[in-house]
Amino acid sequence: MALTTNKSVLEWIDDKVKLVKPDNIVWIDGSKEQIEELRAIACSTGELTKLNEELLPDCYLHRTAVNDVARVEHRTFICTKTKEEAGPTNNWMDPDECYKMLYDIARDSYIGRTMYVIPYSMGPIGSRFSKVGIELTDSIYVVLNMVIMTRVGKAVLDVLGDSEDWVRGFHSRCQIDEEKRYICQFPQDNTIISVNSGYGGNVLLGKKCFALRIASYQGWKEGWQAEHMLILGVQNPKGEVRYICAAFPSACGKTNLAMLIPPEGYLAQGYKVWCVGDDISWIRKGDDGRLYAINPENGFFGVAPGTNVKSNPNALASTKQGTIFTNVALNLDNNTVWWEGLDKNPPENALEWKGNPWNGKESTDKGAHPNSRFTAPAVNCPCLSSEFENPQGVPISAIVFGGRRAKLAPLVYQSRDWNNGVFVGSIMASETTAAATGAVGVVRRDPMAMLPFCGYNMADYWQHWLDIGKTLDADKAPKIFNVNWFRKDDEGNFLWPGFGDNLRVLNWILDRCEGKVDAQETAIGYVPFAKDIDLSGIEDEVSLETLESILTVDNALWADEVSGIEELYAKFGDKMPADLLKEFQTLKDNLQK
Ligand code: GTP
Ligand code: SPV
Ligand code: MN
Repeated sequence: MALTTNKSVLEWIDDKVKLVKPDNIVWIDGSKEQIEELRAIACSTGELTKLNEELLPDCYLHRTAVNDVARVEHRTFICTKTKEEAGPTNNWMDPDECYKMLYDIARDSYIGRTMYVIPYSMGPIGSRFSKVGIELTDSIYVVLNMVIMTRVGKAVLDVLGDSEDWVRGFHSRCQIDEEKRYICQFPQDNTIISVNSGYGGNVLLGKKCFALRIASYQGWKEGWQAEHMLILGVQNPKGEVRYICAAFPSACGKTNLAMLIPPEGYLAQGYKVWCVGDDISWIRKGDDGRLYAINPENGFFGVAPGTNVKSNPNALASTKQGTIFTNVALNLDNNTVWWEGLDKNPPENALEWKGNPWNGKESTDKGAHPNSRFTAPAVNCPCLSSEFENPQGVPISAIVFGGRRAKLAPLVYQSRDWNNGVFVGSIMASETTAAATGAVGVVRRDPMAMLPFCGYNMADYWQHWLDIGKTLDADKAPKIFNVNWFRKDDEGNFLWPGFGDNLRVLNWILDRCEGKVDAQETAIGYVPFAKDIDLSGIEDEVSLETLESILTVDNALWADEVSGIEELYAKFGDKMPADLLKEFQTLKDNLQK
């Protein structure tokens, strides 16, 4: 039974039904009974494996196809009327041609399958920030993930009413054929079509496809921003909480930073960190003239490898109930999961992520795929912010950009002002990770960590950032910073302990926001005096000289960076915002001095 009388919804679904011919249609109401029923079906078909009910209640394991383990950027398209609207950093296809191609691929693909209709809200249902989407899928795995990652059910359709303002999402697994895999966004039609994949980032259409690609376009048109940013609150011993948004590329530390546990000395003083979001922020100006952010998601689709009681106990705790694990190892002795970096005790009697017998003590193969993931409900997170459901969002004091750079980028620096901060975001570069298919560890430019996620021309996107800045009073605008937790010595060892100790850097950032601490001006911006980054408790791990070395701005190395920036900017030709060219010239002049 349809859960709405909304004509635009019913007609669109009808259209897709005629195309793909499902055996039957199930509307997802989000009820516990329905979820249990779907879990049972998925277990009976082998799509899910139920894990140990005592140790991991309501938790399941899923294995994707071996050729389908990460986002596929070369198969992701922004289909705007003109190629220029998508811009030089996006793959583009003409919308009419693309629809035709996708419909040909998807035709009859639900024969013998069920169509699940998932009404969902990105953001708290009914918040002025929030947006409605409907995803059609033939995958129970997708349904159960969406139920964790978004707000699903009839209440969403009640809020939507007769409105046509909702995002159309169509997914079909088809044959999981790599050669016919396409993730296509049609920002001008509020539409997403994804075929031949079953991997999270390609098929949980509320996440990257909607909340970043479509939403970034909507934000441009409507005067707000959708960003690949975590949101966290730092509570100081006085009880004051300041919020920070941070954009790092995929698998570069957002979930870890968002849930960080302060170092011991800080805990003793009363510091706390609260997680509002770990991947995506929707940001708009509030009535008081400050920028406010919400997390449009309702769960965490986090990287499993490297998550452990030391690195991220909050994330680990979040996965102890109601969680779906994807592409991790299965410990057959106790029916629990394992991944590299969980502990130093890999199971001997196990199945690796592909489902083959695996002895973790003897095998040199990996037990979990490097991009294996957990899908965990946000409510499980011990440090979830009390503002998580706040429909107004949280006020942002600082915006932080960052990436993986073994050399070059200092531990932290502050931009000179908003425009310079936008420039700092635009020149971000980072070593690639396993979150997308392709080579790992190659430095590439990834402006604002949005290279794979910007739903329109990146030059227009930068201009949008600059325009937002013009509407902000200088004392209300968030201060903009850049961090790099990933500096390495010549032997490849990390020079900064990272994780919880990153709070030491966040504190410097917040002190800068409040004008409490001095800094030294360099060619790229303001860098801390080493004495102002607190090392108490880690003096053995990080010497003052090491800290000084990762705070140093090497003008010669930065001069090499100039050509990479030039190459990126050149792609945009006349569309390049003048304010960014001006900032770039200033950088070049500073490096000459
Ligand atoms: P997406 O979900 O793909 O957007 O990734 P993310 O940005 O949330 O990255 P996540 O926090 O999951 O971290 C990815 C990897 O980086 C994990 O293997 C972490 O262990 C590692 N990592 C995170 N923070 C730090 C840090 O401060 N220092 C070091 N050395 N590694 C880190
Ligand atoms: C990322 O790759 O940035 C992720 C995981 O957060 S995915 O949902 O696959 O995009
Ligand atoms: Mn991400």
